[in-house]
Formats: sequence, structure tokens, C-alpha cells
Amino acid sequence: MRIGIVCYPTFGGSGVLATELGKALADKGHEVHFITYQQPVRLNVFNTNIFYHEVRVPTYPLFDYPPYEVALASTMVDVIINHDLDLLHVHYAIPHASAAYMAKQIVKQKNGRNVPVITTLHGTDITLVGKDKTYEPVVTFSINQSDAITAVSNNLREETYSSFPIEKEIEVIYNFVDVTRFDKKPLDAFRKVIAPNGEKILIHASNFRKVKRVPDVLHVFANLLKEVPAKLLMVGDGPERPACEELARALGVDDHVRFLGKQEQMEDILAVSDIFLLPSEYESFGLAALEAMAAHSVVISTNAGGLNEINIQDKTGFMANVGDINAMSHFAIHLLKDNDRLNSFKEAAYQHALQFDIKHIIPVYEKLYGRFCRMDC
Ligand code: GMT
Repeated sequence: MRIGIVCYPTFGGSGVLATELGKALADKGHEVHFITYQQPVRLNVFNTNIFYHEVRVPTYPLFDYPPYEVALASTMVDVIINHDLDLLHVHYAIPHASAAYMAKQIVKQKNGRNVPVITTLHGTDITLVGKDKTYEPVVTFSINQSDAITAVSNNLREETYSSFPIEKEIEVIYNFVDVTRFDKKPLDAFRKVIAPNGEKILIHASNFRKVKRVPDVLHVFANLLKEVPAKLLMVGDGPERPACEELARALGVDDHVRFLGKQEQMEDILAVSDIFLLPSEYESFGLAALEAMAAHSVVISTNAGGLNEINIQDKTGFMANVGDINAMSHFAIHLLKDNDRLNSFKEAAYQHALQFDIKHIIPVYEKLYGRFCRMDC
């Protein structure tokens, strides 16, 4: 098949998922065309089946807001026609689903072809941004116009139905992880630098947005440090990072916390981790937590959104109500004070991650594509 993938090229979960999907499809022999405004961060391989089309947004003094959606739709039209795409798979509704709708209409008018559009909903496109009245009518319309709609968890499917008048079936296709990539032996030298005296290692990774409640990570860590020698790695970057660095100093834990910024080699970092902290206010799924589980890390998260679809209470990790710092601190201490318990949780987390392995999920997407394919694809 010849598949167009549209996503955000940044470190966000939807872009990561879309890029890994495209890479896996290319490995299986499909021709994959990424259409984005920048090379996706995880598109770090050379594969003759992968093509990357950069969306250029010409500026003009009149444009306070350069019309990205128009440039995106035009690039989609160009790639669909000139590379004879079988379908477009857009990740994150805004503005990808509406740009795809426009591209579809243009191709229909120009070539008489009805190119199928599949929209995958990821989270904040529905729960935060999409609900905003400024965007809602376009989001509702373009989701309804998609030939197929998927959501990354049951929770997101329900959230979508309760927030938007969606007339079509939303299919749940869970996010996935390439377990072989994350199931790595820790690099001893790295572990020694981070935790020279054998301290336990906790990790948080996110885009440091408000929805992630990153300060809760530091409060939990400060409580834990009173009882267990430990180090904390903070991976990623975003608007909350300066305040979090300040908070680490105010709590007096900054000597034990490293802010690593954006990192590509997550598998090497996660390999040294004992606990992954994700105290988010909402997660449709929590791909970062799943990657941590594949790396044998125990997840302590909130029970918000779809997190309970990947984290099993008292087995692969623990969940607490949003903002319940005491409960999360208690869970971390409970795990880190007993090595046998910690190891059995690590193994359970890894085993559970296997259910979301890439090899189970890619065929589900291929089957979905097959429903919309022309005879010759
Ligand atoms: O919140 C993020 O990390 C970014 C955001 C995105 O769309 O890039 O992530 C959402 O999609 C991920 C991949 O499907 C999910 O794993 C995240 O849970 C989801 N984030 C939220 O729902 C807040």
C-alpha cells in the first residue's frame, strides 16, 4: 500500500506513535509518505520505503498567522496525486483532519478519486484543545467526515462521544511499543554516573505542560528522599520546566535531580530506571508509561483517563487520585524499600507491556487500511 502519514513531528506522544507506525509499515514493505512541517524526531532511519515531504509555509507581511492548514492541505494534494497514495492516515485531529478533508475534496474534483482518510484521535485534540469553542465545529465536522476514526484508548473513545456529536463508530486501537527496543540491559557506566552509591533511580518524561502536573513529581520525590536514597531524572522540556527547576531547589532536592531536556535515546535512559512517575491530570493512554514498562520500570501514575488501561493497580505499578502526593509517595517508598517486591513489579510491568507490542498492533492498522483500499493495493 502507499500510505500518507500526517502528524506533529515533535516529541509529543502522537508524533512518536505515528512515526513508529510509519517505520513499522515501511519495514513490512508498504510505501510510507510522511507529510509534516519538520522531520519527525523518531524518523531517524534510512529506509527506501520511507519518503518525507516537508510542508513549507511561505510567509508574507500580511500574515500575522501564516496559513499552515492551507499549506498542509496543498502538500497533501500534491503527494496524493503525484505518489498515487491509497490513503491518508492523520494523527491528532487539529488541524490534520480538517486539512485532510479539504485535500480529499480537491483530489476528488481534480482526479475523480475518493481518497480514504483515517483520523486517529490522541488525547488533547479532544480533551483540551478540541473542546474549545473556537475549534469545536471544525473538529466535529472533520472527524465526522473521516472514513474511519480510531482512538488510542477506550477512555478517549468515550470522552470523544461525550464531548462531540460524533455520528460514526470510533474504533479503539491501542498505542504500541517496540518491546525489543526497550528491553535493554542497563548501561553500567551510565547508572554509576547517575547513582554512584547504588541509589534507586526514578524517571519522569513529558512535555512539561500543566496537564502533566510535573511539580507533583518533585513533591513525591522529596517525600521519598526522606526514607530512601534515590535520584530523579527529568526528561523532556516545556513551559513548566523553569518553575520545576526552581521548585527542586526550594525543596532542597536539586542535588539529586537532573533535568536532561529532550532526549532521543529513551531506551538507554529508561533501562536504568526503577520507577516511572506520571502524575498527570489526564492521559488518554500514557505512551511514555508504556515505554517505561517495556524497559522493566514500575509505573506510579494517577488513575486519570486511560491510564488504568495500561497500569494495573498493585501489579504493574500503582495509581492514585490526581494530586494525591501522599499516596504516590507511599507507593514509591513501599516499592523501593523491598527489592523482591520491586523486582516482581518490574517483571509484571514488562510482561504486561508485551500485550501492547508493536507486532500485535501493526496488523490491526493494516486490516483497517485494507477495508478502504482500492482493488490494486
Ligand atoms: O501529552 C502529550 O504527551 C502529547 C500528546 C500528543 O498528542 O502528542 O499525547 C497524547 O497522545 C499520546 C499518544 O497517543 C498519549 O499517549 C498521551 O496520553 C496523550 N496525552 C494526553 O492525553 C494528555
